[in-house]
Amino acid sequence: MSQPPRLLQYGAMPLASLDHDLAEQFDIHRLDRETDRAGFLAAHGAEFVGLVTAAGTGAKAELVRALPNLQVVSSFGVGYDALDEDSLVAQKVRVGYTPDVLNDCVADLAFALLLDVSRGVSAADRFVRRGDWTRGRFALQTRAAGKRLGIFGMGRIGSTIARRASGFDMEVSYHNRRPVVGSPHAYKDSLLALAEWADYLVVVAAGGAATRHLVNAQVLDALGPQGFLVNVARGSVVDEAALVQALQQGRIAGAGLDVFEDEPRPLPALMELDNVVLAPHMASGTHETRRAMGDLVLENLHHFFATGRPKAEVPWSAAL
Ligand code: 8YV
Repeated sequence: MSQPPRLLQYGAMPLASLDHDLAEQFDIHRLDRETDRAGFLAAHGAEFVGLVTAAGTGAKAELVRALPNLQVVSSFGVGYDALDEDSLVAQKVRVGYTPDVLNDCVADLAFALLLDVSRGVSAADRFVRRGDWTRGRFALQTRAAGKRLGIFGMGRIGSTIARRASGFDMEVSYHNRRPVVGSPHAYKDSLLALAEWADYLVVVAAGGAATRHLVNAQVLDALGPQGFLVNVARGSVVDEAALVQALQQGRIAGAGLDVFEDEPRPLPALMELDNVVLAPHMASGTHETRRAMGDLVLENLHHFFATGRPKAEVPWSAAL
């Protein structure tokens, strides 16, 4: 029987059974278990033909360059902003990721955050637990049904969120770099115009340099004192310091956040605000979805070793 390919795994996977499956199916070495990583890579980097990583961990140029015989990366996650495109493309490395299988769960959490921040579910839970119900009524909240939902990033997840919005009789508009051909929803040609129009601005745009801090103070002011922000994309898309100020000054009504600029450390000021719902980057974190993502991480590797291409390949890798 031929030897299984030798792969470097960079960190534990966000699904314990995947660590086990990878170790069973491939000749895996865990870089995160090395104390002298640079020394290990200098001595052994050339042995590895594949790298297994996750969206949050990524692969920096320095790591890619330390793996001169790298042919394939399999990344757990739909976001690929932490994978260094330039070095991977320069080395002609094929890159697999896990799109589509998480659309439902990310859309569900976007809606959970939207409803929570709008109706004050987490705040009400704190209110009841503190015993405040015995002393008075919970403050009136904001109706979500029938309102305007602005989606920044009408991709696979954005359109799944839009489908959920129809069940709440919400009107949907979106902003992307370009209008989506065939989309039933109205296109706004700027993020500012979308924020001005929307009652809820949901961020689902990809992370990376091109979208960094696009949701800034001006966009938040356009959303306005009755408007809510929901972010299930990347913390980098929102200027978090500007968001804190807008929330503290009542320039927006509230925020539901699954992602932060510095994870796992959201700005402490966010924790003090009752009109902010915080989640620990868990949108894809269900048994079903993480299993499906894990299966695709494995499938991408097997497909690559059988055909030379991962099953689901990031766009700049597919263009190689
Ligand atoms: C990941 C994510 O599960 O898919 C993505 O891009 O951000 C999450 O779904 C998480 O980052 C683990 O890598």
